[in-house]
Amino acid sequence: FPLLSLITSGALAQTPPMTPDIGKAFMATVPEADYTKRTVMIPMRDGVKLYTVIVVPKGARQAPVLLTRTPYNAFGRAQRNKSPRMLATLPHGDDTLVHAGYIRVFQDVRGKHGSEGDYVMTRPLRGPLNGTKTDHATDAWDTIDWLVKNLPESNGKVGMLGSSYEGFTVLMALADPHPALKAAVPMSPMVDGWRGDDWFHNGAFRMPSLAFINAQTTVRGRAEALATGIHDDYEGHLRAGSAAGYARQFGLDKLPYTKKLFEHPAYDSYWQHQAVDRLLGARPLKVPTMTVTGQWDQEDSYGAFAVYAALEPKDKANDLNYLVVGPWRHSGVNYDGSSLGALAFTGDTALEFRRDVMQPFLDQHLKDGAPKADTPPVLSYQTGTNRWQRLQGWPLACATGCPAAAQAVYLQDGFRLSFTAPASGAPDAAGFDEYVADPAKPVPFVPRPVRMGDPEVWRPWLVSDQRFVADRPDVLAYVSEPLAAPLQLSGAPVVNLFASTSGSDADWVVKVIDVYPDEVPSQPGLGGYQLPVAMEIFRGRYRDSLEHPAAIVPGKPERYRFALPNVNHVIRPGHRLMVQIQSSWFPLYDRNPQRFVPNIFHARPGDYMKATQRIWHTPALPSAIELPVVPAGAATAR
Ligand code: PG9
Repeated sequence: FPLLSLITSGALAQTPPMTPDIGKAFMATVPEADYTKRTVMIPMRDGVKLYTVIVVPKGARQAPVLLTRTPYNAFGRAQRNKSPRMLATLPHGDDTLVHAGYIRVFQDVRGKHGSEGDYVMTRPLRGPLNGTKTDHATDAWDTIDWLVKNLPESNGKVGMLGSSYEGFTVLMALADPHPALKAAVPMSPMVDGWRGDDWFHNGAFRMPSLAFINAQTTVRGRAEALATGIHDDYEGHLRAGSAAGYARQFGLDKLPYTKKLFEHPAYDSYWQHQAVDRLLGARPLKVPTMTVTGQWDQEDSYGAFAVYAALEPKDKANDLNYLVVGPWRHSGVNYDGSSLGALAFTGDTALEFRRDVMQPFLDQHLKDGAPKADTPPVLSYQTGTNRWQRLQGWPLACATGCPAAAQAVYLQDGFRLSFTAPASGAPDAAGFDEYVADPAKPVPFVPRPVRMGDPEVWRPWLVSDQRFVADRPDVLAYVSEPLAAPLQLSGAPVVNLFASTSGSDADWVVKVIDVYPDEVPSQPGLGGYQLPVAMEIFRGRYRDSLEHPAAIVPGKPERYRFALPNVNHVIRPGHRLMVQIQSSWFPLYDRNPQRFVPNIFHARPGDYMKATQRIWHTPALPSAIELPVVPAGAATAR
């Protein structure tokens, strides 16, 4: 029986080698998932439908809902991995929400990805800039209304959270909140695109904005990245000349949002009417709001603190307006918070916050019968000592009205810093230091080759060692003696610079730096590290008015006063305090031609000129940084 012997030898069971490998329809078996996903088009009041992904934990009943409204593709946001487990499917930062059994909703804002309607970048609220009947407040309202009426698994309570642009949409929902909106957690929110968030900082234009506009507005989905054909962004931007020159190379000058930016270089009504802190400060505060940010937020360092400050006067019982500041980069709260660049913290600080503070806060307001959370009005991670602090308010020190008064540290002859004002110097002392700022050789913001689109470069750059520029002849560095006692800074340092220029316009970049001792036994790589604690740029033409720029009189010392980003940091004994000053920060910020022109976006090659900058430190012109110093022993904890 040859057939029988074939069968018993197993030869018949073999797959012939030429069996087509793509055959009949096949679907991998999906292990049973612990969630279901629904995709719906939710109608807004004007008939436009918004693409919405709803992820419901299996067996959910009376579950609260958390909504994120995004321009970054709701489908993708709700699918970090293709997995049967909700924890792996949703974004990293949603971990505690998943454990707590929340229904999670992501929605494309109008005009992006799956949603209908027109896209308008950070769409202004109805009012002077928006004559339509819809905005992010109405779209959030209509969405929440639909969710509470159409999700049988929900308890009818909705929270909103999201970071950056998604943080902006959370804040916009607060302008006219739906009654079912019970808690809001805006993270690293974009609040004022001119003062200190995404597009400009104090009037200096942020060049990566152009690549972002390309990505966001050339198509409804996500566009192709720019084909720059050049590895070093420093070189690429330098060759292009002005920001308008760079935009023209790629045709980005045709995009409506580029035009809007280029038409509004100053802080005019276009920007003022969009400032979210102003908008919310003019309305009642109804929804418990926990604004979250990172101390080293490289995109939106201004907004979170501005919103907290605008809402604080409305929070009479200190139970609606909360602030959280972690040792994080932009949106770092949603990722691993164990380290940032060379800095290592005490553990995953972002998880600690999400698990121990955010989740109980959300539960209190969104879960039926949940206990009251022990939420401090302000939670801040103090770097240098590396510990969380529970505080009653923020800041702890400022010019007036804070628990402690700011203390000025003065620039002195000999590139020294001291807490006493300059006395009349030696007869031969010049009373100033000077450098030549050459727009043809601007100071880079990170070492070259500059790769602004590389996350490894971009995310931690605000803590990068400043030694790479400290010795440039166009960077001044003033430094203190090694500190004998800890110096606690908790608030926003304020620059009070007396400077003159041989040009008729100038940028001033000021950095407050913690200089580590020569040797750091616990982490040898940090020996001598120049850690930026707070850095900011100011465009000199706006010294008297952010709205109406004015040329600088060449040679005339003028006062430039502006705030650096908020810090909560202790400079430890043995460390030194350093202040660096320079006049460009390239190519993150466009170059100031240093000759006053009506609109720097359109500066021509011949407008750029070298200028000699003088930083004054005399009794009459005492350049200083007002530091938010918390005196030793001051009570800060709750
Ligand atoms: N910082 C980004 C952004 C927000 C708003 C406008 C433009 C850019 C973001 O991370 O979403």
